[in-house]
Amino acid sequence: MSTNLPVTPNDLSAFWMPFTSNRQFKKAPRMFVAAKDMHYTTTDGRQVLDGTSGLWCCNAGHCRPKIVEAIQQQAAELDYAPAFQMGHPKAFELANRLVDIAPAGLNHVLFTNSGSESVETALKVALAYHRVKGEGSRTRLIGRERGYHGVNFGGISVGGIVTNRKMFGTLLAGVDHMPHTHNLAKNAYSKGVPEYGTELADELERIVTLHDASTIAAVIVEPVAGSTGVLIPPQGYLQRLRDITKKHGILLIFDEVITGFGRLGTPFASDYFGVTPDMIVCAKGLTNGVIPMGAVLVTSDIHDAFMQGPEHVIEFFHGYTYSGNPIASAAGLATLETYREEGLLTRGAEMAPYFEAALHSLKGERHVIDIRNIGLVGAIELEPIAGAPTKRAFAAFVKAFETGLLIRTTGDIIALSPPLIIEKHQIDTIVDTLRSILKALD
Ligand code: PXG
Ligand code: PLP
Repeated sequence: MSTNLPVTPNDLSAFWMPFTSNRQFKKAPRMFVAAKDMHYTTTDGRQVLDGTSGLWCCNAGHCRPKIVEAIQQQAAELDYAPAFQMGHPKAFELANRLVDIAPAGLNHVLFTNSGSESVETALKVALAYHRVKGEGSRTRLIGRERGYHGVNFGGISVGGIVTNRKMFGTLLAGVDHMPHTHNLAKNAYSKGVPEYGTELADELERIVTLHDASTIAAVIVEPVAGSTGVLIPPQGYLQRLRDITKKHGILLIFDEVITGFGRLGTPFASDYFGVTPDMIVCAKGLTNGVIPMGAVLVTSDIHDAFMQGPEHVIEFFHGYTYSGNPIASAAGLATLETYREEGLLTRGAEMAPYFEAALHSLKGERHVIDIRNIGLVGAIELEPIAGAPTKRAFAAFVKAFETGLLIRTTGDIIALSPPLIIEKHQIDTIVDTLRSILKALD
């Protein structure tokens, strides 16, 4: 495919790239210059099949016409409107369309610009909610080991990925963590939800006993932990967290930045597991990754608790310059419309059995120690090279890119999360490519 886009920036040093081994990258850059549907185009004109929806965000595939058009039109019509004490119609419209597809009871929306900001927003809502309810002693926040909740201070405090936390001092005070649920000895090669580990939810009871419920504001978890390498919750685990939080008056926050918008074959993971939290944090797929935007969905109980006192007073002292930005709102509306027209929020459920079978056919290939999957998310865990963790999976990532496939690796885990428009033959291509890479991998 030919393109008129500039192919090589003149100097790579100025841009300090995020979550990247900068020196290594800049010696042998990997760049995309165009994308369409299931494929990227590289600087040298090669097609690369997108096995990861960009970074888990382009759920409808790339450069979808409705979304492109909506952004173009909006940019020409109303570029920006002040977010505080002023409004514009599309932000209200998008909030309504989100509530339409959200689990019943989550009726109000705060807008942000990313998953990280959505997490901070949700944690602040939780603290303020208890305070306006007269329970200001509820200040503790509970996360989980291996959790990823973005990179801001609240998110890394409740998060549980050591490399993302250890450089940054004391973080938020008053945070505790539940154990993660990964158990290769008992659950390796589980298809869908693993059988063992439900009782790990009871660790929350232990934490509540230790600190007393009257000091705890909220529990935040990813329904399926994505970034850490796709950890799927054991059978009944999330329901048990819901039961324990409800019993103790603690808010439950689901971080659905990855699981939202059809990734598991349901609109939200909450629908998949039949467990409704008090807040859902989302981003990524909300605008198909095209314009930065995030959101926090909250119950009427939470929202209404703030809507008291004199009406001229701001109810919640929080918000961003770009909360509900017009172009992001237009992109969000067009994205939800695309999902609806093409049935994408449930298409994952149709494709999941094929995806599962294809993925598990890699069992027995060299270095593979686990394969797991749910909806259109999959992971292949590799045995690390002794003394050099991450190297083996990273080598697979580079080889895949060179072979025409985009995967994501974290530690020695290969994660897959293809756009929800994927066809069976493209699933075959992903798995065949991985098979040949694994065979040749050191
Ligand atoms: N919560 C969860 C559950 C996430 O997965 C965030 C919050 C933060 O979102 P922002 O928009 O601030 O990045 C995320 C983001 C990976 C990967 O490699 C995962 C994410 C982002 C980039 C890469 O798995 N998750
Ligand atoms: N820093 C300064 C000096 C600001 O004036 C603002 C917003 O007005 C911010 C940070 C926050 O920026 P944003 O609203 O885009 O998050």
